[in-house]
Amino acid sequence: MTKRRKVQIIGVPMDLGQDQRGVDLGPGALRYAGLAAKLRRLDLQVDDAGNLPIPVRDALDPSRPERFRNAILQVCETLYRVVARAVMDGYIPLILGGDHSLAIGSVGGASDAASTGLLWIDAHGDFNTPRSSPSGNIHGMPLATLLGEGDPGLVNVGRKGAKLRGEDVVLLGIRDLDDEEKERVRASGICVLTMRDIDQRGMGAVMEEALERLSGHARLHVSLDVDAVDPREAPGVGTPVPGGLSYREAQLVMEMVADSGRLAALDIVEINPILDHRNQTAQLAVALAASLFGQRIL
Ligand code: 5AB
Ligand code: MN
Ligand code: MN
Ligand code: MN
Repeated sequence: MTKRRKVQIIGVPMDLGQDQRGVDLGPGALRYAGLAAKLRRLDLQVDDAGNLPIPVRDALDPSRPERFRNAILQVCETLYRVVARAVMDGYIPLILGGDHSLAIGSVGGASDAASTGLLWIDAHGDFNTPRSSPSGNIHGMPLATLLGEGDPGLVNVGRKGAKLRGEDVVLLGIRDLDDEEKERVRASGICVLTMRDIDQRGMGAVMEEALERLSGHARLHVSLDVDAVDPREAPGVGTPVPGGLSYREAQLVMEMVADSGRLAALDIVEINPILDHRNQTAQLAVALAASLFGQRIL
């Protein structure tokens, strides 16, 4: 008999990586949508570790331009250790954002003890550096940071240097890259499966390729930026882009990762309840998480 799987929920109500107010309310919205209860019905042990303490942006000294970056760095250092510890204790960490800058800590921490493949599901590439970024927002930089590029302080969170190589990463659902970001993604060697690939080949075939590309990894980290899903299904996000994943395409991604039996960690990020309709986006994310943790139609 296989051991009952354990999930540790870790809330990270951080909104410092971007400009829209409200993404710090994401962990609450996901809890109110019934996340833990839904997972417990799948015969998982679910332990909620609460939220990490996050500096309130209004309380940071506005005369210091580095204030958000410094706070993100501190939070990611803590998150790295919390996630690495959860993995050591036999948990699958489930990190609730907050904006996507938290992945600098979560993906790093989940790969602390054992190599991990990364499935980054997003409308965006998140492959900017402070130099290439058109916005200066750190939520557009976490993937580049994890590959060792950009701000050295953020690159060295948790342990020194790059946490992953290009070949350890698959980007899925992509449809909005900045001009310079495009060049950078191309040079990185990352496998990019765009919305066009999904339109042309179908999600089943595209996911087979994604899992094949990551087949060298016994452990997979899924970083789900909910803006990957079409804004009609997921309106509660700060940076919506038309032409995203349908409800069923998103579900199929989760079902196929579940079937692989290799899920090691999950981030659910970028939900902004202020922009949402009656918590629809959090409810969608909870349904996706359930599929990822093994809920089946039949
Ligand atoms: B998200 C943009 N590329 O760098 C930038 O939501 C958007 O975590 C980043 O994927 C979107 O500011 C970041 C224009
Ligand atoms: Mn995004
Ligand atoms: Mn993102
Ligand atoms: Mn966003």
